[in-house]
Amino acid sequence: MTYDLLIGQRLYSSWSLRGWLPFIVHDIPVRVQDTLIYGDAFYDDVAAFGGHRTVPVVKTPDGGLLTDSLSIAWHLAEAFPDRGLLPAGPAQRAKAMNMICEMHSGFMALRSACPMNLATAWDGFAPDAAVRADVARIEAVWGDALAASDGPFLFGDYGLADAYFAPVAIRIAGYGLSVSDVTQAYVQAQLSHPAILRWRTEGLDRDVELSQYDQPHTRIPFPMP
Ligand SMILES: N[C@@H](CCC(=O)N[C@@H](CS)C(=O)NCC(=O)O)C(=O)O
Repeated sequence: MTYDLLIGQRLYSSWSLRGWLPFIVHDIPVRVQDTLIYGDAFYDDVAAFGGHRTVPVVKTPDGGLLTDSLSIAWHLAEAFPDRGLLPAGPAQRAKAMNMICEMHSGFMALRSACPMNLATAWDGFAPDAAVRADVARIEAVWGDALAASDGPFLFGDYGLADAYFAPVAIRIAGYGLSVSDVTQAYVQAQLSHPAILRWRTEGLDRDVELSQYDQPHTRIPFPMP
């Protein structure tokens, strides 16, 4: 009952991280295959695996194919209903699903201004109004969930909603975005999670830095706990 997962570079591929985290956090057996976004063989690798132009891609043990982080999340929540991927209770589950969907389709200003980069942090980034609005919305949504659950994660234990927002926590830390103490505590909880620490360590071990992710700011060490 082992899944196969195709991912891109750990230091940079935020959607790969969202696809990988549920397997690791919830102890679901997975074989990981790597490809290189921006590499010459990327689209061939994705096609050979069965996907279409993007990572992550998952092959299920019974022959199914999942070609989007959202279908991966949905499938795993259905296949492993007792592992806590979604919170218990319909109202909380609905809230988690809204958060996952909003992350999947939104926050474009933050995503384009602040690409995920676990190799370095940047000093001197000045968010424009659109980025500040995305961060304000994220803080409101996180704050609401954290107040109800009492943390440390959005619905108590680490679940799919946290996996979806892990790259946002990395962006807040990496670009030094100004946030509330509650948000900062959640960012620290994300960065301290063993799965995130492992993801970054593996990325530092195997990935080379990509110039496409360079920013016109000063490099500073990534503030990993
Ligand atoms: N909606 C997709 C987005 C996946 C995505 O854009 N992945 C990036 C890597 S982080 C990718 O494969 N980019 C290659 C390309 O778009 O050419 C998902 O949720 O899985």
